[in-house]
Amino acid sequence: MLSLRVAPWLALCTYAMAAVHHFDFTAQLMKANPDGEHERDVIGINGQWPPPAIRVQRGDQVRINLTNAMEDRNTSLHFHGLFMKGQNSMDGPEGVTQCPIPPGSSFLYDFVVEQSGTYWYHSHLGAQYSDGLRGVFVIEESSKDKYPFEFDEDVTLTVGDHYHMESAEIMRKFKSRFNPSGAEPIPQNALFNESRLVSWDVKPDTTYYLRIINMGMFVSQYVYLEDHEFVIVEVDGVYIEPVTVSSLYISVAQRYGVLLKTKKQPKEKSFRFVNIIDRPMLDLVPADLKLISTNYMNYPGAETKPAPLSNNKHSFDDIVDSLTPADDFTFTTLKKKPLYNDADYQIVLTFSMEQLGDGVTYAFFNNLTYTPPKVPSLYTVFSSGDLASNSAIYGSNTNTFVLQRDEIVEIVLNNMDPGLHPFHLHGHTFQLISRSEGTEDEENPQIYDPSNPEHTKFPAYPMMRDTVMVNANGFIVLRFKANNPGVWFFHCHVDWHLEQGLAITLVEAPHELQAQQKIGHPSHLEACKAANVPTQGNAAGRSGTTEQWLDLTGENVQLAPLPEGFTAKGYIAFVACTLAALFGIYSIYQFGIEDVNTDDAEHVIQRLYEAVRKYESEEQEAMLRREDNEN
Ligand SMILES: *[C@@H]1O[C@H](CO)[C@@H](O)[C@H](O)[C@H]1NC(C)=O
Ligand SMILES: *[C@@H]1O[C@H](CO)[C@@H](O)[C@H](O)[C@H]1NC(C)=O
Ligand SMILES: *[C@@H]1O[C@H](CO)[C@@H](O)[C@H](O)[C@H]1NC(C)=O
Ligand SMILES: *[C@@H]1O[C@H](CO)[C@@H](O)[C@H](O)[C@H]1NC(C)=O
Ligand SMILES: [Cu+2]
Repeated sequence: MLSLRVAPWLALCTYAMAAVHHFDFTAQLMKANPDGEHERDVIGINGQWPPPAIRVQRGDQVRINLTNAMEDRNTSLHFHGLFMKGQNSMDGPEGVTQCPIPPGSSFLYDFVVEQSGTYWYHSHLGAQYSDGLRGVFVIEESSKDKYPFEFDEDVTLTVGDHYHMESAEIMRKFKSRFNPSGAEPIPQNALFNESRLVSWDVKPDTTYYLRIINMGMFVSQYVYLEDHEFVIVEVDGVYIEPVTVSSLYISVAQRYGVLLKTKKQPKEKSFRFVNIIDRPMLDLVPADLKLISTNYMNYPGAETKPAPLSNNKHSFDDIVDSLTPADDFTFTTLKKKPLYNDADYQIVLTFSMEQLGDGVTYAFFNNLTYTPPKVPSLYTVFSSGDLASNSAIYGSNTNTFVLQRDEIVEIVLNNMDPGLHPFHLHGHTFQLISRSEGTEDEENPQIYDPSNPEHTKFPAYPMMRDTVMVNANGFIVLRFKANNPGVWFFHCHVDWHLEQGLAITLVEAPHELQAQQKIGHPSHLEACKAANVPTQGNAAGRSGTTEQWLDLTGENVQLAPLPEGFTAKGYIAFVACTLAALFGIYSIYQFGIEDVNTDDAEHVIQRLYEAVRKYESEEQEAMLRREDNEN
């Protein structure tokens, strides 16, 4: 459906005559069996799952009227990697730029795309995209802009991790005191194009522009095609100097655009197209988890296919050890954009995972775990006048930093956790200017030290993208230009970690934002009203005098720390040294694949937990008795 009506708030846009694509998206629950092993409820669009791919051209306008037809949950959509310049209210993260869209409400996402490249869209509310609300978003070059490379066919491919259990249920088990080490939920399968054992038919002697997207929640994947090479030409929408590889390593939310040239006269007609879960990211590898997913690329005339690769440990190790994916740190943008100048503003973030008083593991940036404000931060900007540049009004638990228009911002991220974390910045691509290799030595994490010449060997032409991996107990340093007024989230894209609070809020040029932008469409405030979310005031919903604006009484804050005497490590030892913890981790996986009655299982864990407690207190009593006797 094409029409040429252009919304008045987009009148400034330079592409006003370009195509307008109108989509009516009704999000509803339906049944699907993505891995062929388990049918479950998924969130489809207009009765279709996987949700439709969106394919437009640079300069086009996209209008998506999203209706939430689910009775029991809110929703939202984020357009991952789109800058949304001048249209921040269309970005999509709930609590940041919009309210949740409650059951029965509609919400209009209306924006112009000024980029080209490979993107995706997904729910940005809770862990909801694991329930299937995720899709491909491709922006082709318009007819007047040329691709900087040649190809014959343009094809998408998604990979992802797949859970049998619904996200709400997973969250209940994941953020539980029975999971004291914060072990991430273990997926049941790796998907290839939202399916398994897929066959892809190709033509010989043809160059495919293959756009590969990891739409998973958690694990990175290796991707390779037997006996063929990929030439990487695009990462996260940024064209790069071509790099030829035989395999890729893709974290969740990253994209690779590669050129794949098929053979002229292939001897074999069918080749394995393989995606593999990065095993070290898992805390536990259940014996029946298939880490390797075998799919096929077929030339005309293919009749027999090679057997799927074995999932036994030896063949897994052999395969993974033989892969040599390129290191994205070494990439150079095709435009050769030089290193940004020294930072005008530096944000140093140190993060770790710790328990709070409920025994649940949370993620902390500089001791604060992101706790959503009562008023979405963008609406706080719009309602706060002169006070918008005071970071305090956005709440004491939102990790908010206010940026000045056009300054060079440097983010230093020190990972004090043994896990891998792919970090994503909304509204921008950034330069990755330093990254340490990481270490398994938890006692000696690598911390960025600007006086260490090894740490400050910045590339002259750094790579740029919107999602980048920070290594275990390692650091990254990013730079970007604050040239996009808006409220932008910066967070780990392991969605389970985001749900643990691994996020900060950047309020960029708030006064320009107030002057140049508005809430994009009346449906936005209507959704807030229907969801009963306030749209004015500070993070606590207060406004009025300056004093009232600075009063955050009643805001959402993190829980108190563990009770005195319970050090975090002690708490883990307390539970983790017991069967209960192992059972807890295992159950996260187990519940998904078997029809275990969840309540029964809860009781089992509860009993184990009580038994541990009893044992501990008896031990303690015995110890006290011994001490008494000794005295
Ligand atoms: C969006 O769809 C809903 C449901 O069909 C409709 O009521 C609403 O008017 C539409 N909004 C826009 C802006 O088209
Ligand atoms: C939707 O969000 C609102 C505001 O956060 C919340 O009060 C409500 O419980 C949510 N609705 C559902 C169905 O989860
Ligand atoms: C993946 O799915 C899309 C959408 O159905 C299709 O166009 C594409 O060819 C598939 N890619 C592969 C590699 O099978
Ligand atoms: C975090 O808390 C610890 C212990 O209370 C303190 O030593 C440290 O300075 C705090 N760090 C930051 C960045 O606030
Ligand atoms: Cu993470």
